[in-house]
Order: sequence, then C-alpha cells, then structure tokens
Amino acid sequence: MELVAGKSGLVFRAVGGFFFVAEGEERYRCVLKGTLKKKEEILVGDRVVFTPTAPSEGIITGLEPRSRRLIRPPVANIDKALIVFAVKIPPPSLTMLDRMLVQAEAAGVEAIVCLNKIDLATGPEEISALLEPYRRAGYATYAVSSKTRANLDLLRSELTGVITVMAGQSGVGKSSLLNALEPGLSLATGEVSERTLRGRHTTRRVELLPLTGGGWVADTPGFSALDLPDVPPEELVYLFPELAELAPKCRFPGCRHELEPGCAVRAAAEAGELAQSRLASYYDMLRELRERRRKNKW
Ligand SMILES: Nc1nc2c(ncn2[C@@H]2O[C@H](COP(=O)(O)OP(=O)(O)OP(=O)(O)O)[C@@H](O)[C@H]2O)c(=O)[nH]1
Ligand SMILES: [Mg+2]
Ligand SMILES: [Zn+2]
Repeated sequence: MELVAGKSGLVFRAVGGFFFVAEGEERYRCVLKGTLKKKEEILVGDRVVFTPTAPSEGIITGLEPRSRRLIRPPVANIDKALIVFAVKIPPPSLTMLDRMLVQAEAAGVEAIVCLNKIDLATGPEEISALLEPYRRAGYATYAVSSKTRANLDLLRSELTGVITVMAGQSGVGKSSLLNALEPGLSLATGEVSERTLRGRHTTRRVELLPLTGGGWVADTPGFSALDLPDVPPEELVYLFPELAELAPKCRFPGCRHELEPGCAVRAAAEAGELAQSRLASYYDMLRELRERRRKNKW
C-alpha cells in the first residue's frame, strides 16, 4: 500500500497542464504526478492529495473519491446548480430553463431558480408569474437584481459553504451577479446586443471562485440548453419533481401522461395546479428522447 503523506485540497482552476489547488487560505500551483496522468482525469471541483514542492507549488499524487461530475460544464463535486434567467433581456425561455433543470436533476445536483434583472419588471405580478411554476415544483426560487442589489443577501446565504455551478443563457447576468456578491472578483461582463437581445458568451472558462464566508461558485458558460441527459423516455418524469409526485396517482402504472384515461398529471394541469409550460416542456423532451431511442436502434 502506498503511504500518502500529502495535503488535501480543492482544484479551483485548471489551465495549461497546471492545477490550482486551495487548501484553507493557501493556494498552490500544482502539476500531476506522471503515473496519475494516464490514469485519472482531474477536474475543477475535485479534491486531491498533493505534496508542496516549493512555496505555492506542488505535485498532485492522488484523487479523492468524487461524488458527482457534470460533463458540460466539466466540473466535479457540485452541490447546487444556480439556474439564472432574466426579466425581459434576454426574453425568458422557459424551454431552456426546463432543460437546464432536467440536466441538474439528472446529475443529482440541487437546482435553485434565480430570476435576475427584476429592476426591469413592470410589476410584482410579472416576477411572480415567472417564478410560480418553479416554486410549485418545489425549487427554491430567488428574485434578484445585480443592479439594485435586491435580495442579494438572501441569494448569498443560499451559496455559502457549498460549491455551486451557475447556468443560464448568455446575457442573463451570471457574471454580474457574482461581481455584485463579491466585488473583488471583477469578472468581465458583456452587453446584451440591442439588436438580437442575446448575450455574447463573455464567460468561457470553468473556474471556481471563492466566496467570502465560505463556498465556491463556478461562473461558467453554463449547461448547454441543447443537451438532454441520456435517460430512457419512461424515466423522464422523475426529472420533473412535481410530475413525479403526481404520477403515482395516475390510473395506469405505465402512464406517460399523454392521452391515457385517469391521468393525474393532466388533471392537475387542467385544474391549474400544474404549470402548462412545464407540461409542455415534458412533452417536448419526451418526443426528443423517443426520437433518440429510435435512431439509436438503427
Ligand atoms: N437592468 C439590469 N441589467 C443587468 C442586471 N444584471 C446584469 N445586467 C446586464 O446584463 C448584461 C449581461 O450581463 P453578464 O453578467 O455579462 O451576463 P452573463 O450571464 O455572465 O453572460 P455570459 O457570460 O455571456 O454567459 C450586462 O450588460 C449587465 O450590465 C440587472 O440586474 N439589471
Ligand atoms: Mg458571464
Ligand atoms: Zn398520467
């Protein structure tokens, strides 16, 4: 058995063959031990064992067991996903939001829904209408503005002490939110194009940024809204918490909540207890997963 006499730290950045490791308040620029290079892929978010070789430098000799990993963005051991969307600019796409939530669910990461730019809202009704479907689904929801700092303290306490990955369309204000929470970070932010109302993907690299008071946040380009997890169509319902809760009440055990009689999910949608937009997203993804299965058979 190999005796590991090293320190344990968190990889918060990986650039050009170097892994930047945090241990308490110390920071080390590390390289990988040769024998590890072939065996392991080290990701941002991994906890590693390393030996300091010089002040602020070290060599990584081992990888600690990983609890979770996301493929896109490639990060490990994430506790929460902060899914950000915005009032008006860019116009909220609930389809995209729902796809990101499904990816977080599939990865076993707790999803938090955050509506930014509430300073642009016409009134409180606009804000609650956007957040209501997600509150009902059981997600923690936040209505914030990085511009006016509204509710940023609430959001901060959600992020303290855990590792969070941010996701959301370009231009919703992910980097701006982080700058507002941690003014020392000075992250680049981008203008949303007035012509297309789209952001410009200002943030490209995955990196964990430290929060005062504990915890780390990855400002990343976010989950791609194009990706769907590799789940069989019949398991999709488990990635929609509010549908999964209703499904056992359907008359037929294999109910897909389409045209089957006695469907509790459709009944709830008709009674206004379940957001139509969420059900529509479920149907869209169901169709796509069936299509994928059909193609893979050939
Ligand atoms: N009115 C208003 N504008 C905001 C707010 N937060 C951010 N913005 C603006 O939205 C634009 C985009 O912000 P970013 O922080 O770059 O957005 P991002 O989500 O990081 O975008 P990518 O890095 O491209 O994914 C900038 O012009 C910000 O000034 C807000 O709360 N209110
Ligand atoms: Mg950004
Ligand atoms: Zn049903």
